[in-house]
Amino acid sequence: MGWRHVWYYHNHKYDICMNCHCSLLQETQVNIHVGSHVWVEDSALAWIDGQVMNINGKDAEIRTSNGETVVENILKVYPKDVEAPSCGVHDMTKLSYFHEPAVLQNLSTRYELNEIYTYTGSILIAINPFQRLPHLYDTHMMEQYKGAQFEKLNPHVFAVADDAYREMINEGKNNSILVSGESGAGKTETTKMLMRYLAYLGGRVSTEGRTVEQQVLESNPVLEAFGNAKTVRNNNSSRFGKFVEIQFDQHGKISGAAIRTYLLERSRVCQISDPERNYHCFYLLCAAPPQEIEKYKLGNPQSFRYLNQSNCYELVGVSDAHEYLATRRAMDIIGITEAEQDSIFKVVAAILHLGNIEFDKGEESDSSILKDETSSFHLHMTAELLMCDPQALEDALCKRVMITPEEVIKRSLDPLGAVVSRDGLAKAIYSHLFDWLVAKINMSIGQDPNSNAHIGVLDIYGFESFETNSFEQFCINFTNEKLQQHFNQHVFKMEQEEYTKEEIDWSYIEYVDNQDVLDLIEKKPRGIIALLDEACMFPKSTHETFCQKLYQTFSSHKCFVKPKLSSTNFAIAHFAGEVLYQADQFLDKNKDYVVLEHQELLRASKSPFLVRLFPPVSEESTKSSKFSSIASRFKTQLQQLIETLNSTEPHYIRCVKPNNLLKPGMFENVNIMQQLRCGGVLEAIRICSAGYPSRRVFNEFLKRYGVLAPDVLKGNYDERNACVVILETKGFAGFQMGKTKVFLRARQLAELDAWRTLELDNTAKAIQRRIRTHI
Ligand code: AD9
Ligand code: MG
Repeated sequence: MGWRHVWYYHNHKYDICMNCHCSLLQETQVNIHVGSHVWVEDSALAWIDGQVMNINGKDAEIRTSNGETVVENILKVYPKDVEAPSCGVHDMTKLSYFHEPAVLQNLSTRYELNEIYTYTGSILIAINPFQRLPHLYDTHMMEQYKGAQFEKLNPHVFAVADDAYREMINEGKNNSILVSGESGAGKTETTKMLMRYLAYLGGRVSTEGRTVEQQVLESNPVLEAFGNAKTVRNNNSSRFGKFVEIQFDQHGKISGAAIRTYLLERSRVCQISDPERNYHCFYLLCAAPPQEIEKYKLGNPQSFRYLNQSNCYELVGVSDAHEYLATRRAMDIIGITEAEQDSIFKVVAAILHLGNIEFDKGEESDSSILKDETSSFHLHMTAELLMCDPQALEDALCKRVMITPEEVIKRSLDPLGAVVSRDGLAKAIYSHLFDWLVAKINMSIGQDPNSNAHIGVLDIYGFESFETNSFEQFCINFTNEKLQQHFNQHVFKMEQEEYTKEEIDWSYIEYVDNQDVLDLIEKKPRGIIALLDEACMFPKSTHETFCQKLYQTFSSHKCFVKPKLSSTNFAIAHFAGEVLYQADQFLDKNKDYVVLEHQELLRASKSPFLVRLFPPVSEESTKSSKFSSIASRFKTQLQQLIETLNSTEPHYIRCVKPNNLLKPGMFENVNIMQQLRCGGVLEAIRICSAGYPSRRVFNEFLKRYGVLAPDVLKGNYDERNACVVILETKGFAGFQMGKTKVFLRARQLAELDAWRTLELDNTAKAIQRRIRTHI
């Protein structure tokens, strides 16, 4: 278990456990005594409730609710609120105890009642119901949330969207809504709901023709057809990140939109593993009406190599034939012409045929030829669909031109090299097609240069840590580090604003953020990305030399770990946990260039659509086949995203996946706790806890704790003073009095409750005694 010193206040250092982040464990002990109801850690349930039976020095003996007896250090035992409402609370900051088990208990209670949304202050936590809850999103619901006060109704995505909209209208500020969570947690569904609600608020009454808001909404199915796929974690997993900026005019009506996408997973086009699928569009096209199947010489998806590496072809409850038509309709609405749609699907079909071209060894050593008649058929089909010369296509796949200072040499590729070349071509065509689609959608919807303000919605991959983690996970986790920093800074700022508003002294609350991990990754000239680019530029570099360089450079970096038994792996201590990366494909995956031969082949195509997908490259890069770094480009994109977000008023939605079976009604405690940690929800709680996590408006405080000093409430009294007297009577120090609220340190509320219970017990006993005497 690693400990990291992070928290400071009153010059007192708090230790945060890297594994379970139990930052508050080191705090002063509260009133836990024999008979107390408590929470204690449990390997299966994360936390289990029980009652203290005995205390022996630092050890508490606890009888848990599942009938077992456990002994635990008293510092690791948390008080349980026995008076917690049976339906949970809407906002976790209203919990009497603000700790992990209370948070978990509250979410689970609510989830059982199908209350999937809960606030933590201004952050919305959304737990995937894995079942349709139509009433939750119908028009009636939208009407209710329109203009309603944030806290008045049940927590909801509509409330967050409404809040962002009002803030934009009333204060003329740009807003953003950041949706995050792991794969399958519900980000995309949430994003769609947000967009639907914003379209409802900012839509025009006119039903004539295509409205901007219709186009914005219909961009979703199109992007999903080309950028989503079934994975083990989600049947409709987005394989790209997305930021949609919805622009509004001065009347609050939608007037334009801009969509930015991030890092489409390219490898999926030619490589899938069972039981996953390739991008939906391939299966949709195979289920197209017969005349189209005939036109593209398609057929059963089982007959295509890019699809038959997995045994999964169909999605439960989804008709590909229906989806094909729906995608075409959505394209119509967006404004993608019939001819453009044909060109798009022609390219999709071409990729399927391309994948079926196989190679054998040629006569010359290290050369390759088409394997058989079938391969020849697919080569001709590919050439026909791409409108290029079949021989030129074969050459582009099987040969490479080498330009040396002395001469130009045409070199043959062996069958393995030809397969790599084929797959490279497929990936290049597909990713250019995807980029074209995004650009086309942007152009069709149109940007409003005079827009008053905008609301950005971010649907981007959450933190990932798998058994094998490669370049993609590295980029994804880098994204999450960036967003985490943004989130921390914001939550911290909000806390500070609350303190300022209440005129509370807060200057001594500090926190250390994740800048050191970010430096390790992105700092120039010696961050991991810079070293990776350097390695990519040297022809002799291998993943081993790259790793050696990392080991040398970061031997003493506290966020970098060199595994003992490996020379090709490295680990990073991310805010959400340590991740081990396999470096073997980093160099290849970071290089972004279309091979010259492919570039020339496609530029010579007779299809103007295809030529547009591959605009001419500059003289300079043709000569040297100059390398362009995906990681560096991504870093720049992320920087721009963060700058955009920094200029907006952010709202956060944390999506949680309650179980890995994608089933309704299953709430897996340990799994959920881990996600709350990774999503920074616990981090936010900690930031709040480092200050004054519990706050109560004076009269609320008096209503509950007045019993501790009943004399104070007699006659005329000043509410603020009365609160102070109660707290001081019981020996409390360190709390602060705001203008309208009492601000209490972590666990002080728990102590007050313990006093209150004692007081009520004594009163009850006294009454009983009196009754007995009377009898
Ligand atoms: V990934 O990172 O793109 O793989 P997401 O986007 O987080 O992932 P997605 O929104 O696609 O997950 O949700 C996964 C599935 O959960 C959906 O296909 C729905 O079947 C289900 N889901 C998610 N949210 C809701 C909801 N609010 N109501 C009903 C939902 N079902
Ligand atoms: Mg998604």
